[in-house]
Amino acid sequence: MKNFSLEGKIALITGAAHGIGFSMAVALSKAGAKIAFNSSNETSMQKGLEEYSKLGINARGFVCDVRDEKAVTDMIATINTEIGEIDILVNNAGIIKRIPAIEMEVEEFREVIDVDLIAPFILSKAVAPSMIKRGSGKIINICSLMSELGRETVSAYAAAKGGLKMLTRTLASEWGKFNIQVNGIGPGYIATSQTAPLREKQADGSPHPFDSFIISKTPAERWGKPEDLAGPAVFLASNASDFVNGHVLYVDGGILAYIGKQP
Ligand code: NAP
Ligand code: GCO
Repeated sequence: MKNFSLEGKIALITGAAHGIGFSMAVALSKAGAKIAFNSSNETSMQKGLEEYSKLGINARGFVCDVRDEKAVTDMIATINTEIGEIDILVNNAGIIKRIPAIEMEVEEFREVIDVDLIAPFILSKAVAPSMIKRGSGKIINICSLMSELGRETVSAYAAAKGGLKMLTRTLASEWGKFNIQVNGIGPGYIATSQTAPLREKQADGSPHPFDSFIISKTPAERWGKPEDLAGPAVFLASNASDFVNGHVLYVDGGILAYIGKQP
């Protein structure tokens, strides 16, 4: 369907050298978009370029700390000049620190907020002027089940992701009149490096207790794969979602709908 085509579009996906961001970028590329991505360091960015190249994707990689407004605006200026103005922004870069609140240093809390909440604001603010001038644009913020639910040890992350849900709704409210759609994707528990500690086998080879817990809380009875985010990302990046605005699309195998399996 033409509606889902991204032919001629330029997409910037932050933190897309691997993981969920990489998988969404591949999907956007297959739908026709030109891909730009960033990493926090050269090694990861280069590895990401290799992986894109193996798939025949001519991605453009940048090393840019999303917390650094000057570095972000310089990266976007380079993309605008060398590739073209950004049609699709996916705010995917993110970190998590699993520390009980009473033990967490304020600086640790602040770092998570900086990357997971303030950086999406920095990037959205940086791409919006050209989207407003053009009269169209797509911004997709990668939220989380923690935009809706709390759990122990993830206070900063949940506060950031909860805030990111409201930033999504607020920017949708401000920019909808310019035909800019700002939506979120809320992945459930996805098997990436970010959740690897929650899936590590026990010394005796048995599953990590959290692994078993998540399976019991997920109707699909499995962890998500980064590829599970591909279709939702193409939908929210395409004209098929032109009347969807301020929405967070949860891709969680049904966790949010489910009380959990009786032990
Ligand atoms: P990941 O593999 O750890 O990827 C995170 C990415 O963010 C990495 O590419 C990393 O860059 C980048 N990044 C971190 N800090 C950065 C900074 N300061 N500047 C630039 N880039 C930075 O994690 P993931 O699981 O794919 O997560 C991607 C997004 O999905 C995150 O926002 C996460 O919160 C969210 N999410 C994940 C899950 C899940 O279960 N995995 C569920 C819900 C939401 P490098 O290339 O330098 O490493
Ligand atoms: C955790 C996990 C979660 C997932 C994701 C769920 O420690 O509970 O890392 O936060 O990453 O955000 O949607």
